[in-house]
Amino acid sequence: MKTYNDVKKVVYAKGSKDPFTYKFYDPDEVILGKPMREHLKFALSYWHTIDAEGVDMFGSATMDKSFGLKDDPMAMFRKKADFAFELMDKLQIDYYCFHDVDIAPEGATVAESIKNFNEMVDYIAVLQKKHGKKLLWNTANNFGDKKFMAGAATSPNADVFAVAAAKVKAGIDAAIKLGADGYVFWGGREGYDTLLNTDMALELDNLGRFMQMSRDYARAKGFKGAFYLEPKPKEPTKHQYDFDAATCMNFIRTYGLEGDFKLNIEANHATLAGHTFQHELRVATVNGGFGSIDANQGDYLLGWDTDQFPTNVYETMMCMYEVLKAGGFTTGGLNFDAKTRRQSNTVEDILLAYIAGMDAFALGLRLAVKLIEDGRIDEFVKDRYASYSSGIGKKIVEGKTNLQELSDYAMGLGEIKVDSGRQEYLEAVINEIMFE
Ligand code: XLS
Ligand code: NI
Ligand code: NI
Repeated sequence: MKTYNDVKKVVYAKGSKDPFTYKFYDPDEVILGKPMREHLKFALSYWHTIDAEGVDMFGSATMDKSFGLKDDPMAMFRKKADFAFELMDKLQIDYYCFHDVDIAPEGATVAESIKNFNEMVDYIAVLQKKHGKKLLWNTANNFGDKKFMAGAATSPNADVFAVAAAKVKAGIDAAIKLGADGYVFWGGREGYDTLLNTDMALELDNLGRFMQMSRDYARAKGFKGAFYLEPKPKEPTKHQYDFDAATCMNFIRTYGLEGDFKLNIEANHATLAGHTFQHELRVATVNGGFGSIDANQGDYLLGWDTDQFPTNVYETMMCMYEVLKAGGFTTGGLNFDAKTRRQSNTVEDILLAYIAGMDAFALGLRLAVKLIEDGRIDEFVKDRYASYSSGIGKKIVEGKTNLQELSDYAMGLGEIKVDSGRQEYLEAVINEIMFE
């Protein structure tokens, strides 16, 4: 097999047996009037790809991403940044995402950490321009350090709230400087481990206040991008306040964040919440919250966020079906919030993992287009609700009837027959579309 250095650029080569080529992703191929790269808007996740070294609860690192520069943290993070942009070039990935602590070393104080961060943002701004890349979104890691053990905006300690605010302010300043399309709030430790020590009402209101202040600051400074909440039901806390898409939409409305805040839906978080990935996307869309996606997959037998690279084509197809139905990405994209397995510990594995994930989504896009062009599924759904396009159904939908009229109407009805849902037939149609 080729080595990392042998691979100059991963290109589309249908049917090739070279593992370092795309078999389905042809970045500039136009599909439904748009190049694939614009449909898919792939992003590299800094934390998994550039930083994570395979540590798990039972074992230490299996990969070394320090470039031999552990003794000089700033030099190490510059090297990491160089590597990140080189990798994006090789893979033809146009976007990236990061947390503050992913791109710069933490200092002894908050002020020192933010100074390091700002220095690295300037460094990355140069690289970004040189390589022609864009920041899909950034965020603050307000969960890793011990001061965040009881949450950030939902911490019982107001000083922690203030530190979290300082980090988000620095993040928003960076988003503006780097021209980010979005800014993410994933819950981190915003949740609880036991209600015995928790004032839920205060915590939720504080979380709402935190989002409002962040939005107000960002808009006042001219940030035009989208804000996203990223739902997750549990882990690290027993209960995360951003449980799922429906909970997040309710939060957005309760605290008056509509219009500014949308959702960043992660596949693995959906399944942890007991939903399908497609369900979460659908809930986001029907509530006006479709924004961006953290592309990964979980393991149905494991109860945690395994953050695997997505290879399940059924899932990527249904995801891209939802994305196309939602009108495609605007500010959002597909961020690979995914890491190579602990045993896939070579630099070549990073390339292979992205190739697998990008090809799975390219295939998903191609199949979703086929599904829409085939029309049988959409047609079936449309016909299933035909009773609402005329007569009493039309009156219901248009708000032109009332309980009295409906009751009078119902009294005149004989036996009612509800048509078959045809689930098995529809599932067979999907298989035909995937495999014919
Ligand atoms: C963790 C989250 C996290 C967010 C960014 O489960 O997915 O990685 O995407 O903070
Ligand atoms: Ni995520
Ligand atoms: Ni996650």
